[in-house]
Amino acid sequence: MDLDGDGQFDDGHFEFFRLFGDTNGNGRVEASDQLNINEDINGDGRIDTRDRRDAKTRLHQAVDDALLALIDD
Ligand SMILES: [Ca+2]
Ligand SMILES: [Ca+2]
Ligand SMILES: [Ca+2]
Repeated sequence: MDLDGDGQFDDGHFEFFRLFGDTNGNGRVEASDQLNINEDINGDGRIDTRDRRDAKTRLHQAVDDALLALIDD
């Protein structure tokens, strides 16, 4: 991927932080995460029901356990 826009491919890496809606960062989007939504997780500048709704659409998504072990936070 050309990360600096000079037309040449560059080596790079991206850090994965957590799944959208995984408010407690345990690698799974669960019903209990819905209780913790007090931040603007969809990035629209407001903390409202849309954040909960958007997180709810990700319910039951999970990071593979082997991958989760590699994530530092
Ligand atoms: Ca480049
Ligand atoms: Ca979670
Ligand atoms: Ca929001």
